[in-house]
Amino acid sequence: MSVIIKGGTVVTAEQTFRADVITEGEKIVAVGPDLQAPSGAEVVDAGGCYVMPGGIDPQTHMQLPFMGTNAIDDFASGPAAAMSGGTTSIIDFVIPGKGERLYDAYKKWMGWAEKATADYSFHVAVTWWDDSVREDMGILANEHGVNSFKHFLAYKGAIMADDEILVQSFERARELGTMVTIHAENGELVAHLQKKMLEEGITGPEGHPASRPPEVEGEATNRAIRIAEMIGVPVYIVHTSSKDAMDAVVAARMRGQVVFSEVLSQHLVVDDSVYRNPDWRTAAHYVMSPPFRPKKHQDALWYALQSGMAQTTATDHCSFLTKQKQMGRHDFTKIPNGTGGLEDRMTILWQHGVNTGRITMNQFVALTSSNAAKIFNIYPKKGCLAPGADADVIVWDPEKTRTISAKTHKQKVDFNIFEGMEVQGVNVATLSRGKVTWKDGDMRAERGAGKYINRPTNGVYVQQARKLHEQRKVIPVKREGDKE
Ligand code: URQ
Ligand code: ZN
Repeated sequence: MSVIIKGGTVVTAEQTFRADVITEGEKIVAVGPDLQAPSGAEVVDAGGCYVMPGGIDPQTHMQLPFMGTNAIDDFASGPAAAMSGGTTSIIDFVIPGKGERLYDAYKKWMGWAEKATADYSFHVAVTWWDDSVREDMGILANEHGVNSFKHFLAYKGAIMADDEILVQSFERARELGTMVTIHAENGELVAHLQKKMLEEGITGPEGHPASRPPEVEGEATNRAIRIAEMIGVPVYIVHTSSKDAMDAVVAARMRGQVVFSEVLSQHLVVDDSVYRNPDWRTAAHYVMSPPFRPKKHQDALWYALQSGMAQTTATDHCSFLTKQKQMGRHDFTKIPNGTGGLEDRMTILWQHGVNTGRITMNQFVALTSSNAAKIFNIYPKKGCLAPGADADVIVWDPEKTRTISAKTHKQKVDFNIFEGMEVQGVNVATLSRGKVTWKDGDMRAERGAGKYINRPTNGVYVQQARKLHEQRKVIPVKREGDKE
């Protein structure tokens, strides 16, 4: 099957130029001006539009079992909604319970993802440690295309990894030529501050940000970065939400360490005033971790994206219905943590990034697609608009406007945290491995059409971190009388 995307302007992370795009089967086969449509090709009119690589969301949680319930968007509904907004691949998470074999958990999640409507991959979380974890990390990295292992420094008593687990896991990750990714909040401090809040009678959502202030994220971010530096493994900080955390990332990068930072579209435009909403349900919908911050932190996140200190944007899409959020109606620590966003990430970044001049269109492509592909070693298969790449392509109308609302969004969640926001710059067509899955409001996503994305180990950043680490090698001093 062939598609020609005609009359558009191609925008990549590197350049902007007038060109048509032809796909054949699952691959892009030609990019250039005035191309002839192959006979029988489906024509997508891109006149007046930009043609870009499909977005990659490097952090989502489809149907995650969490805090006694399940995230409501699953591998069919979530990626379909994502494709309507311009995202064509997700990197989700396998999160084993304490004591659960990593490989068993991976097979469980792979079963859930069989219905996926778009391409997907998995970071695998290390939530506990024994020899079986070490063994399973090897199986997953060497045989199943897992090149990143996740560590939650938050969520004490559930999935939190302490420093001993971090050291053991980071060593194993380095041996396997893989990266480590981090949810950086000090879980001990969060538990302590949550207890204090409740003792003081603070039971509403306003207790959530108060129990995990920016300092708690800053400490954990620095700690994870330093441990990764000592072990010699590249480290990726997910959902960096505050200046405190971003300062730790910037300081490490300015020391030459291989550190990456991801920023959520939500943290760029929503601030902590939402937790003081007198309507409990509305305030509860914004309970996610790290929490939304005072507005001044948003500047630090934007400066990091603009300057290249932060490399990717994601959504951490982990959505719960109002009735699920009610589980914490009288105790904010029981509100399932998570917000939606994977349908709106790209348009939020375009509206508040490109339309304001904060970032260029080329940076937009880098931040929504190409950088994540390079960091997680799937470039140029993904995140690239050139012959040979997967035909994940979007057509972006920079003039089209829309108002974001739960009334019209495709996500299953009954609340949209960007509710009412007016945006200009809208995705109007999506190809997923050469198949038109979204066009002018017509959803053509199919259950099971998504494919698992193998992510090879020993990418360039792993090799770079390994070489840097070798500079630290201690040469033994030979002394008279030493034991041979
Ligand atoms: O912490 C995460 O990333 C998962 C459990 C989603 N929930 C959240 O509040 N971010
Ligand atoms: Zn997280």
